[in-house]
Amino acid sequence: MGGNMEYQTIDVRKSTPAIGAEIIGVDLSKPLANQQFQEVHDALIDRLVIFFREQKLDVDQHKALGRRFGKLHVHPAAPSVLPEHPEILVVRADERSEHIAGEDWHSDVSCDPEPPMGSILHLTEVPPDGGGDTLFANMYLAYETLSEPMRKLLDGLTAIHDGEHIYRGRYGVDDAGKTFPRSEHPVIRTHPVTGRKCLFVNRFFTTRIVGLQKGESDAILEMLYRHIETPELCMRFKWQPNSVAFWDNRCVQHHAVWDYYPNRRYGHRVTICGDRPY
Ligand SMILES: O=C(O)CCC(=O)C(=O)O
Repeated sequence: MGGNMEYQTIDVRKSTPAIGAEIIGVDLSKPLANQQFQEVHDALIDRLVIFFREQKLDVDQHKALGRRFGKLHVHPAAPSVLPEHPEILVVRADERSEHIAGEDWHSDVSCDPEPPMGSILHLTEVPPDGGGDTLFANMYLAYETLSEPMRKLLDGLTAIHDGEHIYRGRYGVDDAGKTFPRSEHPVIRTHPVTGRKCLFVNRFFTTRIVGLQKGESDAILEMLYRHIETPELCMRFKWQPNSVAFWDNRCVQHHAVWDYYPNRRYGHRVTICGDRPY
């Protein structure tokens, strides 16, 4: 990661040394030819989150793009706003919003037994007076910048990720009797493509480190959540209409900044299925 990879079909401009790159030379509305697909995938693996500008994508093109990378995930709680397209998650905020998607640091749907591998977000409307940036943080670096005794302690531990306190009542639909995913995952997971270790607990979903006393678990999780926010691990992406962000959910956390209320922001996300963390 962070090496200078050779690309033939795309131009890759790093956002910061730690994370992110803007990809030039791709039209995401068209099927990606094999080499270009491979290079976009390599750039994602190398930079953790990649960005594209000026992409016109309808919902079918957006889904086709996601499917090139894997099976599409259907959100376990968010009602499908576009009934014909349950794989499209609508990300929107306006003057009636009480919540927005991702308003604190998280890895998408980490409460699922097999959390998504990645998400592709396309915004068509951005707030007129600025704001609405998304922050992304590198979870390999989060792991590597912990002290060795702390890494040793965390290496063997697992944690509970729970959807209940996040999703119950959130979407204004009757969810009586509905259950939400809850899973136990390693605190430090191994990325299945790179083989590198990354920190996999987040403020949204992770409620408890298994085997520790509650006070110990709370203190260590809070320390880790603060560590994740270290500015040197993070970047900030400024959206324009028709920007696309594609993040690797296994090694990235993100936070959508809601600093533009009551203005509108709108887009669609497709989410790609992933594997059970190990
Ligand atoms: O709106 C954004 O920038 C990101 C929303 C979010 O956190 C998500 O889609 O998971």
